[in-house]
Amino acid sequence: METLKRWIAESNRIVFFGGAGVSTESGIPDFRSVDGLYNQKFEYPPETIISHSFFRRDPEYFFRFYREKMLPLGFEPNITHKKLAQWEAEGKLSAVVTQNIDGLHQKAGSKRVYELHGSVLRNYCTRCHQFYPAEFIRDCPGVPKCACGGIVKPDVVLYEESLDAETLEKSIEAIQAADLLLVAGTSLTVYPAAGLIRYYRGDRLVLINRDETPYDGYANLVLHQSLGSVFSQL
Ligand code: CNA
Repeated sequence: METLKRWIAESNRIVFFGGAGVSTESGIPDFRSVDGLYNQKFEYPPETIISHSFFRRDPEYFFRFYREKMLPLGFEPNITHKKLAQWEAEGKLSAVVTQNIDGLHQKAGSKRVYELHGSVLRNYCTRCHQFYPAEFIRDCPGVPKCACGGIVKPDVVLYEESLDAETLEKSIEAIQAADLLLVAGTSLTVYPAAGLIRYYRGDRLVLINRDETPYDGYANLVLHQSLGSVFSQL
């Protein structure tokens, strides 16, 4: 903790790279913890349901699962989201790169947020590209349809889909320019997102995660603790 505090005090281009673990303390379950989505029972594995081919094949089932498990509306940012927004306002943090789709970093006040996997807050008609808010998806029964008849699809990156090129590019630029890379609340198993941390060139790569990750040996400092307990000391 002392090393982390010193490194943070000495840095002014911090980049935070996070995942679902950042929002578990706001009440949104992650995918891979014991109480995460992957350890709950469904007819198909979650990777199958939230894939592009499944979305095309059975949109009815997809939206049932999506509404119940992936549409995190009404949750509030926690201490980690808030502290990161504060650092950005103070000029210490240059960007948040997130795999999350819940919009909680922006809700906490963060401005430069690169959402690698999109956001549930944006939804578009697949035919005419008309925008729809998340409440539209939540409130309509069955498959959400646009006035033009097209299916309204959440702007989230499904398995088998590629990441937005501009978001990817800006994330890489920020990570390459970072003086401290804080990686937290992610199992670092979803690619290409997880591979982005390899673009960091410095020697202050910090990993904060409750469980071990495949990158523990690659980091300069590893804390196997909950984010709330770490961030409440910063
Ligand atoms: P993951 O694979 O579920 O891993 C989460 C990691 O966070 C695990 O290794 C946990 O040990 C760790 N963790 C959980 N809670 C805490 C905590 N309070 N403090 C410290 N560590 C904690 O999630 P990833 O983000 O790595 O996987 C990528 C997927 C998950 C992305 O595609 C996301 O879109 C997707 N996802 C997002 C949300 C969200 O937007 N809130 C929720 C669930 C899943």
